[in-house]
Amino acid sequence: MTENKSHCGFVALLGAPNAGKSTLMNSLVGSKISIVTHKVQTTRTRFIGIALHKNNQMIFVDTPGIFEPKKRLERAMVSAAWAGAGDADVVVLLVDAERRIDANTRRIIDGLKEGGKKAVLAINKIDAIRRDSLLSLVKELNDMGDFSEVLLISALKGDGLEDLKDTISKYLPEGPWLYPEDQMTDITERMLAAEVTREKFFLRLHEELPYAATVETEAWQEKKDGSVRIEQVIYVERETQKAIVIGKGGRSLKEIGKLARLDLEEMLDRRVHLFIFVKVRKNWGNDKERYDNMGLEWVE
Ligand SMILES: Nc1nc2c(ncn2[C@@H]2O[C@H](COP(=O)(O)OP(=O)(O)OP(=O)(O)O)[C@@H](O)[C@H]2O)c(=O)[nH]1
Ligand SMILES: [Mg+2]
Repeated sequence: MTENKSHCGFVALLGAPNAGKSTLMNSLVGSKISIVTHKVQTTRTRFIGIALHKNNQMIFVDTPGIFEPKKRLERAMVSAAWAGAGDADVVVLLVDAERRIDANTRRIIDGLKEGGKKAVLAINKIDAIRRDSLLSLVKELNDMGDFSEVLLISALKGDGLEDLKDTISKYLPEGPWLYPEDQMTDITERMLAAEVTREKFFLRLHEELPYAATVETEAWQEKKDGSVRIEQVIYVERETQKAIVIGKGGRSLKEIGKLARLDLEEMLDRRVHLFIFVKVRKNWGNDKERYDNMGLEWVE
């Protein structure tokens, strides 16, 4: 690789739910693009985050976690993740060092083998475990799959990320950058705003509720005073869920709205007036329009 030739390519971040894919992408890009929670299945579609490293442009593709899908939404999520891997120049497989090898990681390693894709293995969350447990994990993974490289990282603390970028650079095709130098993502502000609200929703509500809802931005109005008025809808499946989301005296929804607004004001760098409505849409998980708005392909 000659130093002065530019390289550019798509780098898919693949892994079981909760492995730290979105945290990693945000750290690599240096900006919050994908939402992060401690719950599984936070990310529902592919999000692009663009980083420059030396003379290389890396277009990271954060993907939904891969697991055994049952519902239509889950199938669409997993299918989006595999599509991200299929289109990528480089695949990075993230494994949570604390959780080690589970059925989902096994499934991904098998899928990569079937597709003839060699991945860079990044063992994540090394800040959370004892170092001496890593050796056996690396060995087990190497026995299962064929990886071009193995790296130990902490997406949260930033450990090993320079090494990871250097490593990825080696596998990027030569070519001009595909995006302008200062572009960090292609996600629209409307979608970003919906995701921020969904993050607060995920953090605030429990059990099946986070999975029973989707958030859409319905109106976006720039005001003369420089602020922005955003209207969003949270779709849930049942009246009982609506009541929980709103909470006693509207407390729960108010709290979600406040947290989302604070994040949005920071991200957009202006005042935000956020109005969130909760609507019951029975079976929204089988409603094609919702998939279009989520950026997901409809799966039969
Ligand atoms: N200790 C530690 N925690 C981490 C690290 N990376 C991610 N996490 C945590 O792991 C949890 C899941 O992180 P996400 O980035 O949302 O994981 P994900 O793989 O995108 O999850 P899905 O979108 O649900 O598939 C969050 O609580 C993160 O803070 C790390 O390097 N160390
Ligand atoms: Mg994620």
